[in-house]
Amino acid sequence: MNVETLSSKDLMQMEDKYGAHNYHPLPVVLSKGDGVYVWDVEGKRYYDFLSAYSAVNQGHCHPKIINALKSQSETLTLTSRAFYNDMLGPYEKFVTEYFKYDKVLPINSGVEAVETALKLCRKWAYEKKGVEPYKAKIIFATGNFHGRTLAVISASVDPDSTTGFGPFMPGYEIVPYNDLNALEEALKDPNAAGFIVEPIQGEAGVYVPDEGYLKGAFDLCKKYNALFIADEVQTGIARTGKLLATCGNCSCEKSCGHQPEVKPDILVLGKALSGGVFPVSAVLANDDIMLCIKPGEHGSTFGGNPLACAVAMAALEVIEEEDLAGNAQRLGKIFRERMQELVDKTELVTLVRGKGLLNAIVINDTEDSKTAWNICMSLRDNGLLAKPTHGNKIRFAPPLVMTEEQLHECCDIISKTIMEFENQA
Ligand code: IF1
Repeated sequence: MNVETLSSKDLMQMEDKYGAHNYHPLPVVLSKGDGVYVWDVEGKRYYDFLSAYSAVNQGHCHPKIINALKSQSETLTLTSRAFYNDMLGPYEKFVTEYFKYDKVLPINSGVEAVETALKLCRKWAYEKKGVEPYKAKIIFATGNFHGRTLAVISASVDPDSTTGFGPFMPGYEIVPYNDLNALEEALKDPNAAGFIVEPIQGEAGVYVPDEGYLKGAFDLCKKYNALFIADEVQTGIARTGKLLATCGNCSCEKSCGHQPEVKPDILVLGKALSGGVFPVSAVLANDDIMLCIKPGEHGSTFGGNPLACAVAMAALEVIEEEDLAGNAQRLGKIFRERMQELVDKTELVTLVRGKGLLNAIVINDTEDSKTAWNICMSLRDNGLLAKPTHGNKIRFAPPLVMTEEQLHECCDIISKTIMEFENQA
């Protein structure tokens, strides 16, 4: 079949006929990406304002990352961990120095990294905290999104994630997000092994907790000898205007996180760890925790493969070389100011929230209304791609390589589109 001749319509029908229906994508078929832009099969150019859910922070097809991929792919792609290879050690040294932890457990997808963190937390609880065997309790926050596996959806309160997939993993307790009293009550349980939290809840609609929440949660975990686990799969790697939404590097000269005193006991990374080029995720921890997992107790065929190591080192170098955290911080402030102007002049948008270039607007309609979806359809027609999250919120997360001029053009598109909707109403 000559793929070049297939139209967007042909390709959408092909996915519908031959693919599982586990998504409801916005009707646009992309065939090319470069920096902040993507093109559909008919050649129309769009600003990408989702960045593959913050996996493409470095911009589509970043040349440095692609070159690392190409070069390593012609040399050695996968050995499995049955043997050593010449890329894993240098990558492990690089990434542990980059985030200032003793060790890294390399894995592939974000949810695999979350699962790894949960297993590590339980193991630590039994071996170091002395929790009674099989009694370890892990605490989650309502509104969480940590991935799609059974162990992780067992902590979800979203019916779309849970209905029809039970029974669920035991040993969890779910407490309200942004509520330190509820968290403290749960931590008083001597079987409390840890608390896993997104520093900003992306899927929940870019829910930014109160300023003192993360530090308070971290301090409570210390007080009750439980692990503070930060799921920075979406907020990490410069997305929120700092390298991390937590930190862990309070001793270093860079202000590399929003919460310098909050050094997660376990840090979970994914998505932009590879710049969107290859599934790469990682779990970082210090020796007293990480060494609770012994040889043969955890792993994955592709975890730490040479190709992933080469891509991840290039992706992290780009973040530093291009100061993408600084750019995200600066442009995020401009973006929220522009969106606040929109809030002030229209009934349709009730608020804008976020940090760095992880932001969302809330549409003045019910969660089950089609308004946010229809606005995204019009944004698509006007050359900008975004998608609603949880009904009436629209997440805006462009690649961090965007220029100020491009950002203003995108804000113009968003404002124009919203005002068109306002005037139609
Ligand atoms: C989909 C959501 C975002 C994540 C956090 C772990 C994972 C994710 C904080 C798992 C993944 C992705 C999954 C993707 C859409 C996207 C998403 F809408 F699903 F919820 F970003 F908000 N922790 N989030 O955000 O990482 O296994 O996917 O690599 O499922 O469609 P993964």
